[in-house]
Amino acid sequence: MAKIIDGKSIAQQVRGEIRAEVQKLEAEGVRPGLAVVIVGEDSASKVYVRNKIKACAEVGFYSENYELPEDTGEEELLALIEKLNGDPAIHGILVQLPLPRHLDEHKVIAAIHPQKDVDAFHVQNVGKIMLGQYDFLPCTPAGVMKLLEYSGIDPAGKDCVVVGRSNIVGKPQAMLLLHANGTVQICHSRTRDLAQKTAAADILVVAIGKPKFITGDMIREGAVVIDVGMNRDENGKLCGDVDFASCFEKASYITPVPGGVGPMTITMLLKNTLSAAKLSMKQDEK
Ligand code: BQF
Repeated sequence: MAKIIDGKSIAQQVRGEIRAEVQKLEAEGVRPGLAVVIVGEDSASKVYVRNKIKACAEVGFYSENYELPEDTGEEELLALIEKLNGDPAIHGILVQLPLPRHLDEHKVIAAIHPQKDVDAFHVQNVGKIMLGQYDFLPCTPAGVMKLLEYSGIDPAGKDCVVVGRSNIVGKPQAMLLLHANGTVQICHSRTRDLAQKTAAADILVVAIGKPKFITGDMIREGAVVIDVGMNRDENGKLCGDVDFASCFEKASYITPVPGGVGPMTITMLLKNTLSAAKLSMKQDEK
């Protein structure tokens, strides 16, 4: 039977540290500020945005929420980003993805000032992450690393398998595990003998968006299983990419959904916004 990694509780601890830093910055007259931009009416995205705005208030950040209609034009969205780039009260800018189809995500992300890019999606930040010289880490992979750290799990020398190769989770997750000296393999939809590969993992991170896809027979006895999935099962209940019941029996550690990676993703967004505020202060000194 596995130990359950309580993401909610670890997130609360880290948020406590962030709140303490916010109080220190307050003495220097700076309050971290985040702008969250959502375009359209996707209901899951709306929930995520609400979670982010709420978390800002919890740690004492200033936040602005821009809810733009589905038919917002590219020029209009780019003009808003330009305005936020120049706003000294805003240290972090987050554009909630996915965007409606008529908007070019790459172009929109490229418009965000790299030092305000708290999702770490701008090419400049992606490049810095590859080199290990980053200002911001992508929120979900960074949240996974924090969960491991707080659970006393060191990836150094471990066989780490990442299932999923998205630019938002899988790819950067593999890089962060590599930076932590893990031996990393990335699996995806074209991988042959997937179960054989997942069963060889000391640390398995799953981010594929398929409900309960990884079952107990696909993991090694004593594996650490991190579930990044956020799906609805056949009854409409939230579930991950991992079949919790069967993997719980066999793993040494496992993250639940909800209450695992999700709260840490939000917490790392807060951490990046705090870093962005500190970056802006350093620049003002120059
Ligand atoms: C929890 C996300 C897929 C695609 C785009 C807490 C969140 C979720 C769950 C949350 C996610 C997932 C976010 C829990 C933000 C994480 O208690 O388990 C928080 O708000 N997330 C997102 O912004 O975009 C996504 C998942």
